[in-house]
Amino acid sequence: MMCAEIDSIKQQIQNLRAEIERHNYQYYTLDAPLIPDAEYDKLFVSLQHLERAYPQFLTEDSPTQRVGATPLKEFTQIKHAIAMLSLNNAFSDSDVEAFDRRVKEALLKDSIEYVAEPKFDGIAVSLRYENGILRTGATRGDGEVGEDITLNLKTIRTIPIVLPQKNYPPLLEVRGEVLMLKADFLALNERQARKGEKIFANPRNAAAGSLRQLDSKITASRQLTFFAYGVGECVDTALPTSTQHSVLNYLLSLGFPVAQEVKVVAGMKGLLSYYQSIGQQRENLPYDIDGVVYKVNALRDQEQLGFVSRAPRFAIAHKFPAQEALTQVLDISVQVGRTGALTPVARLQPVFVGGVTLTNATLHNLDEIIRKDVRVGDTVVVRRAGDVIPEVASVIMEKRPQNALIFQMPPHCPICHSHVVRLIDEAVFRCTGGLFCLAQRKQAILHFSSRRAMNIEGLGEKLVDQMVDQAIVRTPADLYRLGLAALVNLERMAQKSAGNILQAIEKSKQTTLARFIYALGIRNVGETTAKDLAKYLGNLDRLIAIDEIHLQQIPDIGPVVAQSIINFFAESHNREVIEQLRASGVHWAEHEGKLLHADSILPLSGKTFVLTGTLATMSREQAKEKIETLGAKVSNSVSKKTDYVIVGSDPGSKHDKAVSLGVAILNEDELMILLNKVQSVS
Ligand code: 9MJ
Repeated sequence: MMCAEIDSIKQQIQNLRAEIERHNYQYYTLDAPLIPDAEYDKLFVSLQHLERAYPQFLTEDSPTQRVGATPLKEFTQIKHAIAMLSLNNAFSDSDVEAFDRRVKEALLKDSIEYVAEPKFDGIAVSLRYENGILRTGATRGDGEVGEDITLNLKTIRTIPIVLPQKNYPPLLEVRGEVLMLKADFLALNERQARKGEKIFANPRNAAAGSLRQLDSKITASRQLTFFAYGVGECVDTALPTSTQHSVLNYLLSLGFPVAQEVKVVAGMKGLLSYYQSIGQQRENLPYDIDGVVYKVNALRDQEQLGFVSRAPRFAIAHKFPAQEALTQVLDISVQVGRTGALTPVARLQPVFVGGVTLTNATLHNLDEIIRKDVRVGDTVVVRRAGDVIPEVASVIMEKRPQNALIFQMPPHCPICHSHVVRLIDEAVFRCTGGLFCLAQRKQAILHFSSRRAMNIEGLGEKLVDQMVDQAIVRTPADLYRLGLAALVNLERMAQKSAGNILQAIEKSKQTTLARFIYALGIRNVGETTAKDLAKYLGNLDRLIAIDEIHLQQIPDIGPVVAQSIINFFAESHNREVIEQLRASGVHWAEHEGKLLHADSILPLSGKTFVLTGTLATMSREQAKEKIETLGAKVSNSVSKKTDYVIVGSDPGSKHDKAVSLGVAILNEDELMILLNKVQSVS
């Protein structure tokens, strides 16, 4: 190839790189893309092709290198040319006042101009650019020596790999913080949960875990971002020498993200109002911060103030009150929610966290207690963030006493003593006393009287709240015992409206079986299921007496719904309320029911089949019918609970799933043998 041609390819590669980096900046840093994603992808692929064809032009600074490189064996160490110091902390207004006073005294000034910045809760890093190209990137480490994480930092799209052509300095070290935006953190945890992988406790841990990876491809797959807040070593005539604020603007002009919330303020008043203002915005910021940072704005003043024992005298971090604290778990009890869900709660040695005293923290559910291994007596980290319920974040295992007690879910509801059950596929345990349990009363009564259930007009939330709070009504059966005298005592209840309510209650006595079943509020029994139950069983006593296997012969009733129904009627408290309702005159028409086999168990009752692939002698629909006639269910997906997977030709992934779960697999012939056999026995 001619020399000129080669030169032109080199030029083409360079142009593509510059263009791609320009779009990276627009997209990731400014959040203002200029071209559609597909166009960007085309540029990227063109560059990849050219670099593959002309490997002599592949350089470390190419945007194609952002996708991660060969995994490292270990990180090498990098000594910082200028130490990366940490900041002293201020925890109160008076700490800030003392700082401001020291600065004023040292500079012999009455009032100081500061730059105020949010304090990112991320990982401090240093980025070294030589002749405008990112050469090395390192963690802060101990301030003197950090780890070389260049490959990982290059995968972060908001970090420029090449500085803009205009006026890059020969050497520039940029310092800032790598972090994960809250939205990216939530999305990452969702992905991790779906894959059954590690869940990160907070965005900072997620960012740290993603950044300290020997395999930079993992870092590349995580959404990390970067904000610049200062300059370390620098050989640069263009670097402003007047103020901190002009340095930040300079970094911005070189393509580095700088926090939008940065502000120049004057004196104590300016500092504290900035602190308050950022504190108010905190929940709505896209990233986590743990305070704000104040820096003397004039660089000459910064120099004069200098450093004291590894921290600058010209800056201070004003921290928000701690959101995490250590305390001891005194007991673990359970709370019953409006839907009957039992939530374990840690009773804590009172501890002051982020401005409030915590005495309780949620443990979410039993799986979480087991995952975190929380026991009574443990010393734990409790955390509160914004409006969310305080939670136990982790256990300090070294502090576990010998007699620490393992928590067990109580077998009975602490409120109404009904049985506690855990439904298939649910994380939570539930109280089965739906109609009876005080904790579930309001919910149960509102549902009972709702339009599609018993349709008691005028019985709204405010009224039910009052009735329950004043203990006039404890269960739905009490509604039918209400008299005018009790009602007119309630707030905003005139004689006339009380009369209307009583009339509506009276009217509701005449109902249908489907409505009544729906009104009971049995978990997983919606309107359609209630209608099916009424249609197939015809009367309530049959529903109360039926077993799980027969229930599952009703179309669309699977093991989860069947179990909910059985649990509900097994609870004597619920049966008592139903009896009281019938005794009060609630009635409906009953009939024979369509479930002809309800009293006889079919040979394949309780079994579940899944069909996949094409059958030779019949359609899948016909096979389904044959199987169902013998009492089994035919489901669409394979799980551990599937009894048989029937495989025709060209089976789908259901076959693979059956193999991996060890579920019995039958071909068409074997299915026919099984069906004939059970038919002849029955
Ligand atoms: C953070 N973490 O946001 C500094 N920082 O300045 C800001 N940290 C800092 N500045 C000098 N905004 C040392 C650390």
